[in-house]
Amino acid sequence: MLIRHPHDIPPSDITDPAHYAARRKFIQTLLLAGGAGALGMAHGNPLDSVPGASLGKLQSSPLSLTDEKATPLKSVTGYGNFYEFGPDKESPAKHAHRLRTRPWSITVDGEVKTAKTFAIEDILKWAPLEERIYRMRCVEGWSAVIPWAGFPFSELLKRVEPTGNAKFVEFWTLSDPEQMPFTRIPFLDWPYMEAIRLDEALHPLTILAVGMYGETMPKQNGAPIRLVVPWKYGFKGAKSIVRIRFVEKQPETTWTKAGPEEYGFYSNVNPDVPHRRWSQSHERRLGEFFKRKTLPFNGYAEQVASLYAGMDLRKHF
Ligand SMILES: Nc1nc2c(c(=O)[nH]1)N[C@H]1C(S)=C(S)[C@@H](COP(=O)(O)O)O[C@H]1N2
Ligand SMILES: [Mo]
Repeated sequence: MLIRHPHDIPPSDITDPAHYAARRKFIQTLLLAGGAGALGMAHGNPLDSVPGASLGKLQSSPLSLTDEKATPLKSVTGYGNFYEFGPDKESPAKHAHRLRTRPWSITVDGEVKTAKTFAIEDILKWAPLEERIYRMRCVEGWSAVIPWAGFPFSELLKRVEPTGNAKFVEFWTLSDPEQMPFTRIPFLDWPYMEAIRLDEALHPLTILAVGMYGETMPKQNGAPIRLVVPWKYGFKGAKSIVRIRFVEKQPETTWTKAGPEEYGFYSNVNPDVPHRRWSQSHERRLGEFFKRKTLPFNGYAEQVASLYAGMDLRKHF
């Protein structure tokens, strides 16, 4: 794959240079072919809910970290991955304003008794929003401590009835080329879809997040609603979700399709299992200079290791 690399190594050092140049050229050609218009870049919709609006009082949670300070908001909004808006870490901050987050709904289908569609306004009323301060770790080697606002995924199960066949849950991101210009370029299998086991989804640490730092979700971080699974690499946390599908069989996902040797289905943070092209033993917190050691399950081993009892985690990476 050509778009993943530890953030502190110049991309040109680790990506086949010919390949890299070819991609750059391709994107440049598209841009030259008609500027933003060719990529369908639209302007923001004034009817959007305002990202950055206060969420008011949030419930505190015993699942929050208490001993680590939050990464500055600016680092978390200014540097990240949201490939629908471009291949660079700065692309989401530059281009995600094109995302229209109202009207918005999530369709829940697959192995459920009755498929249902929920409007975001109703989803926001499902449960009191909790603050969950979590350690987050990107597969590329950067990490952050983020105070999310959201509710446990299990709230969804009070509103839909999965059948006995439901074993996995897929999370699908919006894929609209008018708003997300880079979905016109097939460098990933759009729409972005990641999946986890149903029991992982039901673990109390797994949340659907609608905000961060006490405010509604910034568009570049996955407004209006995204998945957060703090013991897995960040790419499992699909942003801007429009569909949740329950399935029986372990699915191929965007990242297992992109590079099955590099991105396993489980993608639990594991300092002992290197990525094909780099070590996972250390990480750098956004805004910090020195690296720190990466912890098994991103520091959540005590809570989640039992989900994987008896599994060979080198094989199921
Ligand atoms: N739809 C979508 N979701 C996505 C991504 C993406 O490119 N598209 N990137 C993932 C990756 S690789 C990471 S590390 C996290 C980053 O989330 P953050 O920008 O809120 O830190 O989002 C994940 N969710
Ligand atoms: Mo990532």
